[in-house]
Amino acid sequence: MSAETGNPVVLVRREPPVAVVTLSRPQVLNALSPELMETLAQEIEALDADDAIRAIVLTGSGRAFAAGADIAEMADKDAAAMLERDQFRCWQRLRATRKPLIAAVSGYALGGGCELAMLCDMIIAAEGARFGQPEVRIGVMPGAGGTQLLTRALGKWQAMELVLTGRTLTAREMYERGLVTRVVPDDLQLSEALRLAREIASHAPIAVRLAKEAVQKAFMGTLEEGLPLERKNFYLLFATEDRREGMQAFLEKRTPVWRGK
Ligand code: CO8
Repeated sequence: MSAETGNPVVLVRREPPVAVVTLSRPQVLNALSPELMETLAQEIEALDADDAIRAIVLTGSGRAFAAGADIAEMADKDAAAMLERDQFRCWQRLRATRKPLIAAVSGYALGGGCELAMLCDMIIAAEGARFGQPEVRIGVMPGAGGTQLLTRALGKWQAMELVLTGRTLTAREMYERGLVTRVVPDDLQLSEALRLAREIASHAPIAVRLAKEAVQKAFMGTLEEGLPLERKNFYLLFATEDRREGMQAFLEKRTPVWRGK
């Protein structure tokens, strides 16, 4: 429950094998207050530990996915107070999610909101969604991965323009630059993200988890680190019952039955 309004700031809907997590501070465009981030980390961790859930969709509400960190809440803080609070621990907890995390974005995904979308494994964006890192306009800079992730996704020269001007890009522009997985008509982002989540959830859970880990490694590390990890995970899957079942089902021309083992 939010201390200000008495309403929950994060809503969770479980529809096994998938779940939808909704940011719910629409009156402030889902500004990411410390309370919201802590609740979000707790809820996602709970879903990550829930055997019935195999993929998680994260979405916004009202006019935004999220318009960034809560400026009103940060405005009077000094460096020591910000450091002491260590809000980025929540972001680390979210980054540790092992199940696929799909962002369904409509409206604004700005600052921390853009960073939260980028923290997800896939981004389904409505035509009208807008992405950007406007922090320089209020005298700060991205702090939850924006400079690093945008540069990896877009390359130095395009990321630099976004970060130094604070300009926003449309969903289609982000798609063309490789940051958005798919653009869909307005209001279809959630149903499309759910469709994708269910498709992923229909596959062998351990294979999905290890494959996600390997793609993340490719994004975060070097090829020298990534290739051995991919190979290790590939071999590891031969120790699972699901791998045996998947190949047997293929040979017997039937649908596999996954046991998550
Ligand atoms: N924080 C707090 N309140 C916000 C925020 C925000 N980030 N964004 C919007 N609001 C509030 C507004 O103050 C307004 O409240 P009220 O109705 O009480 O005046 C309400 O939401 C609606 O907003 P607007 O009236 O401004 O709506 P507009 O349609 O005119 O404009 C914009 C929409 C363009 C999105 C505009 O609201 C805006 O520029 N918002 C701020 C965007 C921004 O600068 N984001 C970056 C913040 S800094 C950051 O994210 C750093 C990340 C560091 C790590 C993350 C840690 C969590």
